[in-house]
Amino acid sequence: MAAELPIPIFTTLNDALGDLQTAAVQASRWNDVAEEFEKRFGKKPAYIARAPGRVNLIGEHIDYVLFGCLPAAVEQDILMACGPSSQASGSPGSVTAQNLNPKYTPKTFVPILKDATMPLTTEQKEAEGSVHPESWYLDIDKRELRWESYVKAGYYGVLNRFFPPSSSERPVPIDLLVTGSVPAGSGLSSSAAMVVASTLSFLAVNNKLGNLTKGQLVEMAMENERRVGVNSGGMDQAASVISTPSSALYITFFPFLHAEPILLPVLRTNPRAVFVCANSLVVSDKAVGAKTHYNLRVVETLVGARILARHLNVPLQATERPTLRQVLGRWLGYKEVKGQPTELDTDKLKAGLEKVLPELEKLRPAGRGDNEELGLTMEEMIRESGLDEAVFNEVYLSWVEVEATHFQIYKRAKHVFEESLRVIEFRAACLRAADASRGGDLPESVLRELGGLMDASHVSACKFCENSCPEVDELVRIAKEAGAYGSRLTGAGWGGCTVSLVAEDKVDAFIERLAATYPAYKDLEGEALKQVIFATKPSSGACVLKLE
Ligand code: NG1
Repeated sequence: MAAELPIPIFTTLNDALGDLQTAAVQASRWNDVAEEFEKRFGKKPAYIARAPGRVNLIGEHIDYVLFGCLPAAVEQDILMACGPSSQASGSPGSVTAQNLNPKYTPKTFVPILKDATMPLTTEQKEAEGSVHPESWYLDIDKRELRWESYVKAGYYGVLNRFFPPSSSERPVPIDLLVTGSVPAGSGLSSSAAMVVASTLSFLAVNNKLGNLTKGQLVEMAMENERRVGVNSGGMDQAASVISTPSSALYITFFPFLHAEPILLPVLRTNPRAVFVCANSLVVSDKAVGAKTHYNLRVVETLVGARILARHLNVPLQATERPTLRQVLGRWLGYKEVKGQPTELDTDKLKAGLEKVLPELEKLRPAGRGDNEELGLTMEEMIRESGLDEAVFNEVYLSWVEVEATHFQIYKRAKHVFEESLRVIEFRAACLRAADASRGGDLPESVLRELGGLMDASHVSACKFCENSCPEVDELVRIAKEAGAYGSRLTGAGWGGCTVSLVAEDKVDAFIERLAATYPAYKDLEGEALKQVIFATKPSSGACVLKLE
């Protein structure tokens, strides 16, 4: 199984680049970061860790609810050259982190090993939050977006997992140089790529890569990224770590992480198509906007799961916090056995989703008339949950900060279940196409079917998940006018990128049309334009190049 394979460690650049489509272009970036590392730190790096961004083809805002999604790694990636610090006097575990992009200023930081004689200041405790009462502490500022926070997030997990206070072993001081080609805040998961690359770098330099599996690295990176303040699901980290070329990854999270490469024959068999990413250039700062956007969706879907469970007569304990996926499973009568393969295969899951959809009408806010759009007030939501206020606050609000006057329980659940169904249909269409393509060309209807699912996903983003924005909607509209089979917002939303499925022989015209029509592209040309609209081929997942 893909998640059980070890992290690839290469010893030559050619092997590391083997799977990448544009090896020549990529090779110069690896060489540049290694040479620059040597110039800045006076010795060659010991390792270069690579982690790619990802484009989600379909299945948005459902990973944290534990439904499957279908992303693919992109070629754009984060490279981190790293090695033990050349400064002999560096404190244990101190880090000098630099970035090839001069916009990100160099940072030096030292992790603190907490003990009874050195309690944290109130400020430090607040910054850390109550969810991570651990041995090692690094101050991650969650109030503003800082590039080094992602480096620290990766480091946190390595420190706390591999350097227990009881051991006499201490982390080595590290020099690190970062370069990245994943545009930040664009929905292509630059944050997950940073955290995966940073986790890998600290593991490698401390000689802790051992027999770590891809699945274990995903779990670590997921936990690490939560330290930056977003209660994300695991899609990005899994895509960045486990992806394989030419395939999307069907990732499911329940009862445990499972990843299945799904070949994309539409990219290889006539009539061929490609996925084109277009950046709206609206930067969505997920960490800073978390309480009104991302984390609010997390809470709305969790509370929705409890309210739905009440309507479906699924008994819940007061203090548990199951997701919509878990409530569906229990309603259908499947037992949750941790560590056992999921009892709901995709056919059963599909049937279950179709069965539950009509039930969602029970979640519509009652007696609102024309004001149904408004959703539930906090008071109404607590009442609907059947919990008393103190318990509700403890279970649903004590671990996360959210801000809203009304909560959209019905709309979010509707999005989650329908989007999950679309993922299953998209996967099935790809599998059918793989079968059909063995006999020759693909029927064009496959492309139209995939495109139709992508379009429907975008409508749901606008109507029910409400995570799009006018600029992204404009890009989707132009993409459809320019002949895309389908086009949708990809990633968390509130800005970022669209992904469109476009016939291969129309890609140039498609890109020209977007470039001429989308207002924010008006003054862009050449390289600058290529950075914001590009056709992408599924790339391989994270790896480490060992240089010494
Ligand atoms: P991006 O696009 O990287 O912000 C986020 C979450 C995913 C997933 C998507 C929405 C993180 C690291 N990633 O992705 O887990 O929930 O939104 O589908 O927060």
